[in-house]
Amino acid sequence: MSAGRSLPHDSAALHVTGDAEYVDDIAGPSNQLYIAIGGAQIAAGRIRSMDLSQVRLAAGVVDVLTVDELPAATDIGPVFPGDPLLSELDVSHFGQPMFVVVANSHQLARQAVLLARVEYDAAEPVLDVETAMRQRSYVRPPYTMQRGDAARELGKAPHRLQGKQRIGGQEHFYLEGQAAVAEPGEHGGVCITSSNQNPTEAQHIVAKVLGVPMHRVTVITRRMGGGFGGKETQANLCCALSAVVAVKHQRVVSCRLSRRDDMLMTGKRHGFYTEWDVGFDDEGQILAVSFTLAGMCGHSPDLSDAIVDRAMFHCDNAYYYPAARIEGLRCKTNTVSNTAFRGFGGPQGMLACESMMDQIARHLGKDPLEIRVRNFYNTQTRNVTPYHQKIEHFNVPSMVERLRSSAEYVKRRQEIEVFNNNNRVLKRGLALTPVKFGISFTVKHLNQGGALLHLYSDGSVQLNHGGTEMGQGLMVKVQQIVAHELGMAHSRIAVTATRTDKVPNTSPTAASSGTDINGAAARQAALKLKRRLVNFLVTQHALSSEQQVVFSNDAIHAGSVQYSWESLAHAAYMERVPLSATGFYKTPDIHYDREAAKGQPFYYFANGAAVTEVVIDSLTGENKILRTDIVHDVGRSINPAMDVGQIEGAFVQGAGWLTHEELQWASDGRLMTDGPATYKIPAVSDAPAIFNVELLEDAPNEIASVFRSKAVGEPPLMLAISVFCAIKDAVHAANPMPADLDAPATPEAILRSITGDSRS
Ligand code: MTE
Ligand code: QUE
Ligand code: MOS
Repeated sequence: MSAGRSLPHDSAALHVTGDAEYVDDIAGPSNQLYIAIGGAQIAAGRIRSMDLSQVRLAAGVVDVLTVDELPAATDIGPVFPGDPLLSELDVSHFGQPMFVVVANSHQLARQAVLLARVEYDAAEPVLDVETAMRQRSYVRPPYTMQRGDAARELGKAPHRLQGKQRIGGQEHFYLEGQAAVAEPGEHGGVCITSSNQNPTEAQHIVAKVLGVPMHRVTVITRRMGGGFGGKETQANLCCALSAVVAVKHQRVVSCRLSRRDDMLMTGKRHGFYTEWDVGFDDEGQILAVSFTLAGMCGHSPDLSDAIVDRAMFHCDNAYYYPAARIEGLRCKTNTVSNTAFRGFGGPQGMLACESMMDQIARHLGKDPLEIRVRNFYNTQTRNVTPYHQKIEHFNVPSMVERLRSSAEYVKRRQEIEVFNNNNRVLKRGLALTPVKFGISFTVKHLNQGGALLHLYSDGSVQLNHGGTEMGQGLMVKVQQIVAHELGMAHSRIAVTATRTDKVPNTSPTAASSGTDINGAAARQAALKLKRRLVNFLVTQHALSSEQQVVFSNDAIHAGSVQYSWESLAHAAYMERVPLSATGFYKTPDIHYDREAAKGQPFYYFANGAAVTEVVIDSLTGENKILRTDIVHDVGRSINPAMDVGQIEGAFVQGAGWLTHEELQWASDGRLMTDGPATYKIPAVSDAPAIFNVELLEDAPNEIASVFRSKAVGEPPLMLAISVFCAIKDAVHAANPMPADLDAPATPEAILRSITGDSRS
C-alpha cells in the first residue's frame, strides 16, 4: 500500500541531476525581455526629484516604467492596502521599488538601474519595534485575548516576576530567489510561471494590476527552490511587474531578483519585543500571566494581523494559564514589510513563553524541566487555552517523559554539572522543551482545498491540486494518498504543476496544511472516480453487490473478472464513463470569534519535544550544538522519510534563527546584512553532531485528518527553542546572574549576557 511508505521525493532524481526545472531554467524566445527594479536609497521621506534620463539611454534598455505607467491598480497589499507596487513620492523603507527597467538581459537592466539620479527629502526612520511602540505607531490596531482576571490574580500571587526579551527576525534565504516569467495572452491576458506559494493570490493581484478579470490570468508553479513563507505574498512583486511589462510590450518578460535585491525588497520573519508579568506559587505553578507581544511589521500590514495573532495563540505553548491577558501589537517601522516565515509568529510567542519558564525556574532554584512539567495542560481540569479552546487530546507529557529517559536527561544533567565545575572557560548547557502548535489557518476561509483527477484511457492518472511544492514533499504525499485510495501503483500517477486554470480559488500552501487540505481534496476526487468505476463494473458484470469490486495491488477485481488499470480505463472509456473528477475539502468544526477572542481556531495540535545539549566558550561566546534528541508527533505518517526530513530541516532552520542569523540595519535604514557574506545561515556542520529524530509511534491523529496524519511543515522549527534554552543554561553556568539574553544568541549576545553588559 502506498500511504505510510518512505517513498523518495517525486523530484529526487531530478534534483540531484539538475533536471528539475525552476523558473529561471525556462528557455524563453530570443526576444525575451528582462527587468530590474530601482529601489529607494532612503528609508523614510519623500522623493524630491527622479531623473531617469541616463537610465533610458543605457545600453540594452527598452523601457523604463514608474507608477504613472501602471495600467490599473497600483497597490498590491494582499489583505489590506499599503504596498505600492511602485512608490509615488513617499518612501517608507530602504529599497522600496520606485521604477522598473526593461532591457535585453538581466545584467543590462541591473546596470541601468544604477544610473538613476534621485533626490530625496529624508526623514528620521523608525528602525526598531520599541521606538514604534513608544510612538504607538501601528500598521493595525492592538488586539487582546483574555481568560480570567489576570490583573487580580497577579496581585494575589505569592511570587511575581517581570521579564522582557528582544527576538530577532529572519531572512528566508530560499536557495532559489524570487522569480517570475510572464507571457502575454489574448485579450490583454497573461500567463505567469512563478516561484510561488500562493498562485491564486498572484492571479488575483495581477488581474487587479492589469485591470482584467481573473479569467484572463493564469499562474503556474511547478516547484520552488524553497519558500518557507517568503513566497506567500512576496512573490506578487515579480508577478505583477513582469505581467505589466509583458502586456505592454507583448513579449515574454523575466523578473528574477538578485540576492541583494531579494533581501532588500522582500519581507522577512518579524522581529518581536516581548514582555511578561507572571505570578506563581512556591512550586512554580503559574497562577496568572500577562504578555505583551510586539511584532516588527515593517511599513505595511501584509499578513501581520494574522502573524501577531499566531504569536498570541502560542505564548501558552504547552502550559495551562489559570488567568491570562495577552496583548498583541503590530508595530510600524521603516523597514521592508515583514511576512510569513515557517511558524508564522508562533515561534516568537513560544520563545517568550519558554524564556519565562526558564526565569521562573531560576528564581526558585529548580530545574526548568520541573517547572515545565508542573505547568502542562491536561485534558481534564487544566484544559482551556487563553482563547477558550479546550485541549481534548494531549500527548506532550508522555512524549516528554519518554524523551527524558531515552535521552538520559537526569544523568546528563549531572555529567554537565561535573564538566562545568571542571572547566573554567567551556560551559555546557542542557534543555528539554516541548512544542504544541495549532493546525489550521486562523482565518477560516483559507481552510479549504481542491483537486482535479484525470484517468486517461491507458490507465495512467494525472493529478492536480491547489498545493505547491517547495521541497517539502507535498506532491509525493498527495500522490500516495490517491494511490492508496485507488489501490493503484503510485508510479501510475503523475502529479503536475499547480495551475490556477486547473484548480481555482486555492489557499496559499501555508500553515503546514498542504497535505491536510489538498490531500483530503485529492482523496475526495479519487473516491468520486472510484464510485463511478464501481457502478460501471457492477452494471457491466451484473454483480449482486458493490463489495464484489475490489481495488488493490494495482488491479481491479469485479467478481471473478480481473482488470488491469489499462483494461479498466479503456473499457470504462468505451462505455462513456466520465473519467475526470474534482475533489473538495473544507476543515470541519473550526470557528473563531476574533472580536470576543474566543473559539476553536485549531482543528488539532501537532506536538513534539526536544532535548539539546550545547557547549559555549565563555570568553568568546562561541557556541555549538553537541547533541539533540527529538520525539515528534506526525500522527500516522503518510511518508516517514519526508516527515523526518521536515523535522531535521525545520530544527536546523530554527537553530539558525536563534543562534547565527542576525539582521542589522544602518542608522539610515539600509539593511547591512544583504548577502551570504554578512548574513550567516546554518551550514551542514551546524547541525547537531548527534541528532536522534524519532517519530512518535502508534499515534494516529485522534481527529479525522487525512489518513489520521498530522501536519509537519512548521511545528518542528520550534523544537529549536531547546537550543536557545540550553545556551541560556550554559550562560548561567558561566555567570549565575547574567544579563538578559536576547535572540539570536550570537557569540556577541552570549558574551554580553555573561559579562552583564546589557544593551539597554
Ligand atoms: N520544506 C522545504 N524543503 N522547503 C520549504 O520552503 N516551507 C515550510 C514547510 N517545509 C518549506 C518546507 C513552510 S513555511 C510550510 S507552511 C510548509 O512546509 C508548507 O508545506 P506543507 O503544508 O505541505 O507542509
Ligand atoms: C497561519 C497562516 C496564515 C494565516 C493564518 C494562520 C497564512 C495566511 C493568512 C491570511 C490571513 C488573512 C488573509 C489572507 C491570508 O493567515 O499563511 O489572505 O486575508 O496567508 O494561522 O500560515
Ligand atoms: Mo508557511 S510560513 O505557513 O508558508
